[in-house]
Amino acid sequence: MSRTKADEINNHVSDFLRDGFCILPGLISPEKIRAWNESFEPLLMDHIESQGDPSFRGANRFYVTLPFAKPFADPSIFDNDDILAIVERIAGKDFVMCQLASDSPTLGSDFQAIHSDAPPLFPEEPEIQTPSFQLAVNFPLCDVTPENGPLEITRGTHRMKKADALSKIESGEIKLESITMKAGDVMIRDVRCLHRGTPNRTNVPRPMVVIGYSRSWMLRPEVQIEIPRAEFELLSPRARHMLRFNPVVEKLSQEPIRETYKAFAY
Ligand SMILES: O=C(O)CCC(=O)C(=O)O
Repeated sequence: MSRTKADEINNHVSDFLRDGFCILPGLISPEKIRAWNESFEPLLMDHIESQGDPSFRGANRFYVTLPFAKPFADPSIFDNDDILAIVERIAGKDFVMCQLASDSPTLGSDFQAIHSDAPPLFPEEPEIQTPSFQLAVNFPLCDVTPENGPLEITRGTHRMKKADALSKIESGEIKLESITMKAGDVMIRDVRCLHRGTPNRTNVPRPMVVIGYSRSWMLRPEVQIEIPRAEFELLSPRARHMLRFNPVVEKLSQEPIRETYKAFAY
């Protein structure tokens, strides 16, 4: 790795450790984002039609698992050297990839309650806030503007007791920041960093991809990635290792995936 690249990675890791998230601007090409979005649109429509989604995340807000198939099974993104250099520094050498999905607020969506995506590891001792164990790598399939539902996030709350963080937010000591992004930007966040979805006031869905990486010992049965054997065999040794706890199947089902990830806010 060049000196400049190593410095860049160090800066992102420092941002992450301080704020609970970091942003890598322009990492993914516009052509790639366009291809993902084109393939995603019919998936979202199928999901809405087949599951009628009494969306657990709030009205008109849809969580859709992405099939491990082209264009979504893209090693240039989930097995990306820059992203994984940061993930490995934060989640440890033996980290796993356990989730490939998307969140899409559409017209009629609303403000969510401020939440963490993970419960405290030791709820009986809420003062203990450990280093990071569950990360979300997020990137939008369109520009995220003030109108189409930017995530609002609070810096530095990933290692705070939720009640303390909420009272600092209420007093104005900690601000909710609206994160607008360009298509191609990537955010890596500790899912405990308190945040909320905001309303998409446009006619166009705002899909945000979420790729989940965790410490090796973290089991998340509510999310999983079915990997067709033929795809698995093409993966790099690093990708096979990080995907090691996911089921390898002969063929993906053609039916829309029934979502079981329902408890998402803590
Ligand atoms: O708007 C988003 O992309 C995510 C909203 C959110 O935080 C959630 O559904 O857990």
